[in-house]
Amino acid sequence: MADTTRKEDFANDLFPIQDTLEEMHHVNNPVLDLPRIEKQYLSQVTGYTQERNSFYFTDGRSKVEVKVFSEDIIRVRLAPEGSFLEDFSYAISFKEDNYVSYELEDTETHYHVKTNTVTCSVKKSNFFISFSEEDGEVLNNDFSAMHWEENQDYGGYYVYCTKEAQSDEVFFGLGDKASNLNLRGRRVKNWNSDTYSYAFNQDPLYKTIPFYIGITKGKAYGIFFDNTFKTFFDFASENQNQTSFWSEGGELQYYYIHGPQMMDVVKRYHSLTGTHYMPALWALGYHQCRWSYYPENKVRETAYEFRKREIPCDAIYLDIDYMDGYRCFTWNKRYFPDPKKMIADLSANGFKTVVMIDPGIKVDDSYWVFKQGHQNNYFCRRGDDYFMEGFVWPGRCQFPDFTNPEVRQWWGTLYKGLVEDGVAGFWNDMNEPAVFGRGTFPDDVRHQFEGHRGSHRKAHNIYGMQMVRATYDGLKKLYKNKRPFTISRAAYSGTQRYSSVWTGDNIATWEHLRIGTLQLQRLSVSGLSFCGTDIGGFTGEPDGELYTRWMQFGVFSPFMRVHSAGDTRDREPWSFGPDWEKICKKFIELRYKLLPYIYTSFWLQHKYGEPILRPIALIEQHLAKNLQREEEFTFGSQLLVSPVLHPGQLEKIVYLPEGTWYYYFDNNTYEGGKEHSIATPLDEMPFFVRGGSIIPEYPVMQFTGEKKVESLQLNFYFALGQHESTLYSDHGETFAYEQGVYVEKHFIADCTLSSVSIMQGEQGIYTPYYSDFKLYLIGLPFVPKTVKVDGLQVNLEKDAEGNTFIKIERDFKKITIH
Ligand code: MIG
Repeated sequence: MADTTRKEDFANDLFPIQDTLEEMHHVNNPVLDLPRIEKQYLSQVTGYTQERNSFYFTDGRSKVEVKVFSEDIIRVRLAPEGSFLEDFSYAISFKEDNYVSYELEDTETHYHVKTNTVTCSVKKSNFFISFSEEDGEVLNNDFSAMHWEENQDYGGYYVYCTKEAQSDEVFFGLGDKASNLNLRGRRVKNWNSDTYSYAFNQDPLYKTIPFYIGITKGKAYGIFFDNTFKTFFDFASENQNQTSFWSEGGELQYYYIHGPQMMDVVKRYHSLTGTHYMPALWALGYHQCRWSYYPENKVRETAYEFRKREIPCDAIYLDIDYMDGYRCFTWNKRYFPDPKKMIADLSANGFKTVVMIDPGIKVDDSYWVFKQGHQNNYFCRRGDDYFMEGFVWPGRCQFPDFTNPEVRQWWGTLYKGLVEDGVAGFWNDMNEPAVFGRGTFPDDVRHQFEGHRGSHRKAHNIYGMQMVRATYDGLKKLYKNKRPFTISRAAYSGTQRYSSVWTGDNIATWEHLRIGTLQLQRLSVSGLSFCGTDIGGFTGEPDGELYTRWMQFGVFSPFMRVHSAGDTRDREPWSFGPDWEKICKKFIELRYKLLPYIYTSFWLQHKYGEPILRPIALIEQHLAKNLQREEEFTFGSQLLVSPVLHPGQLEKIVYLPEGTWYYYFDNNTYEGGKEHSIATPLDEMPFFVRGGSIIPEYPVMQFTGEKKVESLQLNFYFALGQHESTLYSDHGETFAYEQGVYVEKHFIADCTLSSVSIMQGEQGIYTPYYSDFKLYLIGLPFVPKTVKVDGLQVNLEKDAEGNTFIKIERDFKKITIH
């Protein structure tokens, strides 16, 4: 069975880590018998120097760099003894903005580093650093000067930053925490951990995203503490006036990200750490996974059932049992005698095959991967040079050092055989890294770290990210510019550039369904929009109702995959009997109808850094009463859902943000800015469309690309005023969009009580397959008499269900309806 080592076990392999602030304050811990080291603080500023956009302030001993990254992003770095480390980060993909304008103002009390939008002030008397808005309003202020303690065992420092927490302040972000969205009152720790069957509020989990968003006085800012060591954040938990973050090593280095909207902060965080590339369309379809589908016949039967029952599905997964003795990059020929043939047959039926790859390589002199890794010295070594060995699925293993670019390069080539066999996607698991029994690597394991060297204390949290980066880079070459599909369990900030993620080994309970809605909203505002839960729950047994309600949430999970542990009963959409199957089918079909909208949302994420799932706090941060809401969220900007999270629940109170909202299943309208009681029969869920939107819909297909869509359906939902919608299209498979081969259409709808006009503009050089449109008119408050497309009159038509639409035979610039 999976490893169930708990968090306490991880830390103490070599060095006793002080986990609580209290311990940090009383370093003279009799149990650990550490020498007493006083915390040291920055003192008075004595002067500064400047190099381009960096200002170096000093108190005569330490140095603090304040660097203007852009109009809205300022970085602060501390060198306790005045020498900075090389400027290196795995997270940052930011291209420096050479046009940014800034100035330094030297007053009696402060130095102010100013851009046009944000000011970073350094107080001369005590080195406190604060950030203020253009109008001088301070949003973020040091509670004490930055401080540190020398780490006599390892060298380097424990570094600390303590800020004031405002009484109204709320905190979001931090990636993957199974806690309420607002982290106020909580202390969290980042140390990637294999947390089989985790619980609400259990911490840490699999991922490290040391980025948070604070909202105070209606304004948002962000802090990204880019430090790969074990990090901690305390949000007014130890002390209600303080927010602290600290690390057990590395530099105190953080980016202050200006808002004032949470959306601005999230977009700017993406500008620093990157976005997810456009996924292939099939990656956004429904995926069926299991630990494990084998042998071959089981895989074929499962695929066959989907087609027979006409339940759409794009991918089927092979978990570890497809391998020969859990040796990565091999096949178990007894279970899968002719994988190429099986994959080709699946592919002919519209199924992609996705397989698992783990980091542990079996110590076996007759296994080519081990031999190559061994000969080239690619495996991690302990402090005194012995191999890092540990037990995982294959037995005794060694582990590639993915922080070495040469190792990553090699790892990428290992996928060649599986790619030639036709495998379409790869799933990187156990990359926290997880080791049976001991949890993870001991601290003394050494890593190349891009030439910057470090122990596992420094590399642990980025190990998984560098593994999936190696996977992605290798696949990109092997697929010859086709978009790879990768999934990772562990992550560090920036992993979105290489992979999607899932939330690991959850449990089949209603509570976990709720936790999943929190995790995905949080991941989304933390840069990891392409995320999903194991639908149905990994461990334990859901009943038909829980499974079905989870499937409904799954439609609105950016990554939609059912998965379950090896010792559980069947989990296919038909496993719970025909009544549940019918509802699951209806909702999987809904996913396929919404694909052009979902794809567009991914584009807006890729191109502009807009998160895909958006908590109400992001949409209406000016309304303090809304900052705590967590059951409603939007997918993109125009669809709002509120998953049903309780058994037997046939009604739910749903808050709708300001505006007009259409209930998707009957087109009834609801006024936003308040709560409504919504019926939640089992075959529906609270799902609303924002009035004014134009939502593209595909016909239901059994897999993406099954049919060519020649006539695209656009659903226009009337609402007074002006509204904008986007529709993105491209080839769906290559990176040609990076050269402008895509089309981004903008629709602007202007609506009055007696008229509607829709203007269309576009950018990009791609000609989509669809050449005409069926525009459905929903909720018009008047009976239209004249409809003109680019000045030419056309007729209104009615479909079989009596819905009104306009057929538009070609691309258009303007539609008017009176
Ligand atoms: O030790 O590959 O989270 O999705 O099915 C467990 C077997 C290893 C953990 C993953 C899970 C996967 C399982 N893996």
